[in-house]
Amino acid sequence: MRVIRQVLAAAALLSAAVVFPAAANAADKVCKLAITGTDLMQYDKKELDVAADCTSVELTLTHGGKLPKEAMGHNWVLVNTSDLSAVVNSGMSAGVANNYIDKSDKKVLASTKLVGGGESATVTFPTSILKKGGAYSYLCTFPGHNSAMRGVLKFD
Ligand SMILES: [Cu+2]
Repeated sequence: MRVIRQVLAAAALLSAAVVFPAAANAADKVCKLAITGTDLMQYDKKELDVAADCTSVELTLTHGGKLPKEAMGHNWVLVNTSDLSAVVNSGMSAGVANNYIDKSDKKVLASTKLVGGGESATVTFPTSILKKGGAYSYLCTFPGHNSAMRGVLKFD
């Protein structure tokens, strides 16, 4: 009896191991987004769209310029639009050593590190943090950049 139970338990574990990853793969859809920052303090995109069936987003920020991050660094920070100014301020206080992002600030929904010319950084976040049909703001929190470097991310 004990042997049978162990065999059954082993069989249950085995089928669970086989079934669950397959089910997860079928449901998961990672959607890749790319955006570039320049030496002229601009993003190349003013709007990013995330399709309704994406379960997570993998966003890559590339600095297409040549200037170092201390002079013309860029990051990509996702916020509720109403929190934009607050996140700019908390980022400023955090300083360059922290990529101008206050990691304890719950208003930061997702963020990349700060990159300089020729560098890139990627952030992955689940779309479960977004509302369907919602529009969010993204910005660069390097001091003085957000007025020029901001855009809208829409989750369809
Ligand atoms: Cu910037």
